[in-house]
Amino acid sequence: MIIAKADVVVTSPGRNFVTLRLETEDGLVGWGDATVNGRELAVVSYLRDHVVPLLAGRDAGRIEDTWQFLYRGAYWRRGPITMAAIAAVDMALWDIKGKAAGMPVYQLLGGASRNGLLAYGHASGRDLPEIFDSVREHLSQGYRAIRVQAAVPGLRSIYGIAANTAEDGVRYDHEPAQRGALPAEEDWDTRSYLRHLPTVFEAVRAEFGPGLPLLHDAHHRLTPIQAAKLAKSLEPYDLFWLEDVTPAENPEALRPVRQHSVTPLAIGEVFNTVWDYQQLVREQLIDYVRGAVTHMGGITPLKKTLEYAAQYQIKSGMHGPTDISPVGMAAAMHLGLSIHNFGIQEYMKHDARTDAVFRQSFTWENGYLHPGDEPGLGVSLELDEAGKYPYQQAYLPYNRLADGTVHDW
Ligand code: CS2
Ligand code: MG
Repeated sequence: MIIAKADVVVTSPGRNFVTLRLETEDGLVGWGDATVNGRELAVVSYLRDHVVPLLAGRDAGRIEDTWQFLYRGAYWRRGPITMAAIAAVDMALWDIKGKAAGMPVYQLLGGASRNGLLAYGHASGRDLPEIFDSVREHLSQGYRAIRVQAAVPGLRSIYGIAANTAEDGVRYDHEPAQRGALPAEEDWDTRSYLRHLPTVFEAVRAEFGPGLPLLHDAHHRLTPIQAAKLAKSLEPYDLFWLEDVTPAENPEALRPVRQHSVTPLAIGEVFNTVWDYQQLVREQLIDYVRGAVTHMGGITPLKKTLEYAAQYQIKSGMHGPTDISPVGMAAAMHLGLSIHNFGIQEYMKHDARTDAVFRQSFTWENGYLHPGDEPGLGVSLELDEAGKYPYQQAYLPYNRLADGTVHDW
């Protein structure tokens, strides 16, 4: 099983995706996701210029060794671009190993620990009637756990609100990174948000009852004491988790949040390695690991990270917005099905064009995902279909406060 060639495919069926294709001398093909939203071409260059030339001639069966070679051999370790490139190789090698064995990847990882993966979707709205409609729509699609994001009175547009009106156009649902030469500007006011959000959760709880798991994402915007205040004020509404309350760089910021509340905390969609989690896990400052297979360097290191977290009863909550390609989502599903400490999987459906580019074999039934039983990851990219959608420049938005200061988005 020698790697014969490696190619990078860039396609933009509604949004940009970067996918690595590995082929062995005996004709097995493996796929890996290397998409970093809004910075896609940096990973393309990292792969094409620095990784692809190293792969031909290597034994495709040596997944751990290849991972260590790419991680340690680069000398410049970590970072989103490096780790997404390594992740793509790792996923593609697991895909190949599964195909060679005639088994789905989750079998190679130890077999299924459960029948399906509980998944949550993204409800949102500008006011309560819109939020209720959005929650109902998600329930009707089978979701059994729902993230709720709400517009804040006085702010024009903020993270996580699907804009479905004709004037606004549909943006967030499938493409948080907006196409165009420059990023969109959004606005932010923490005091208004902290006042408003508990009223939304009070209303949603009252409308949908005590049983429905509800989640919320603060998207890195609060100081430690503001985050503590939010976590405490949301306690009566029994959240499944509160995500990314403080910026990801400083693990210590979660200590005051823990001291003041029992709202479960999730963090890590922008993390790249186990080192980002080390203190958070050891000090039990979080309850869920949000890393994506695509951004944590692949299945190999994320499995190790989750096993480390398991010692502290911390569970998985892998990142799964539409910027994780169907290949990255499949990798998350195989990993989630096999580990003991699975918590929940984020699942935001891709649009029809993306589903036509990536042939997929996962199932979605009664609120549970399953990666399916095809050998490997169970996803393949249709090159002809992908070729119809050339790359388009796209940026994530950014935030300014009322006085013009740039704030965390
Ligand atoms: C997010 C993402 O899914 C989430 O929880 O915070 O939507 C995030 O904004 C995007 O992945 C950024 O690329
Ligand atoms: Mg998030």
